Amino acid sequence: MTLSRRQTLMLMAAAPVALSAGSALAGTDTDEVIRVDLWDKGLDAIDAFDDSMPIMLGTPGAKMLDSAPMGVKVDRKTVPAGEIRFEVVNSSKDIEHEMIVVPIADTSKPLPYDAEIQRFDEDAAGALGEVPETEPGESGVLVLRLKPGTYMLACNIPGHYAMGMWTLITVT
Ligand SMILES: [Cu+2]
Repeated sequence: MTLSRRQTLMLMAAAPVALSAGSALAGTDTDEVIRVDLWDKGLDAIDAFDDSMPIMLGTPGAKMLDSAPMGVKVDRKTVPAGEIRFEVVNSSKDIEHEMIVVPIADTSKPLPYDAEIQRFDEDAAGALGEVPETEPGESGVLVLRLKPGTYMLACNIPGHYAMGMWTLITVT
């Protein structure tokens, strides 16, 4: 695979997170891979979103997740504990997305959220790592060592989480 200059920078950006999580360098000997698609339905669908019913975990709007204008899609929802390599692609045609990994102790509870800046509080939520802002068509990698539990993969660019840009995975 030939990496663009930007992808190389993304990989470099992800590496310190991987190292701080006690894992090997991205792209070496990780067995478990989750392919992550950061998608949206385009600018018209985003403009048409009714933000009176935010699609956030642990809120009434969460049931609207399937009709969200943007989202996080994974090729597997369950993965064994240990080192996990997230291979992330932004398939949007128009806008940047990112992927942040957050441990979820209770799926019935909302994340700490700041409505003014339209983002959840990553520190208060205990975020573990991220593939930072990624341009349309570009990709990035994150390697984390995860214990059994439930985790959210979310985009926290302003407004995106409330538009349903998240999903849950289970580490067993
Ligand atoms: Cu996004």
